[in-house]
Amino acid sequence: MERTFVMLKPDAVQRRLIGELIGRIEAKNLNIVAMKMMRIEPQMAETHYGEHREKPFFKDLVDFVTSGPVVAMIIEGPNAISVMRAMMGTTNPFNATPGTIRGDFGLDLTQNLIHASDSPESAKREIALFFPE
Ligand code: 3AN
Repeated sequence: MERTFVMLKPDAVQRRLIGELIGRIEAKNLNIVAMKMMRIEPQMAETHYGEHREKPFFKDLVDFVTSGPVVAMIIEGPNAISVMRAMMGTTNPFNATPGTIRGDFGLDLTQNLIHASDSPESAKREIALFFPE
């Protein structure tokens, strides 16, 4: 069993895709072990996306994820990290395979619906950030 951090971004909430996206996670038979709807403070967004601090899109990314409520989740299952990454699709929605979340619903590089941890280290760090004990 493995745990990963998943976040439905403000565009997913605004587009009323919460049910569709959670439905896909449940249909895959992954467990939702924690879930909350919340606003992210800019400081938390900067910590979460710290690896991108020097990138030209950093400010737009922080502005976007703090622009409205998100749905934060801990998802559990066998190989949950790679399974969620596969279901999410590539970062650039123009390349994302149909059948993936970004492939089916995304058309923008920043507003790309969903975040899922990319490694066990990221999952541990992000779960601790969003779901502190
Ligand atoms: P992913 O979300 O697929 O793991 P990362 O971690 O490389 O992608 O990037 C984090 C977020 O930064 C992406 N979800 C996307 O919103 C944004 N992003 C990444 N690359 C770009 C880019 N070239 N231009 C604008 N936004 C980007």
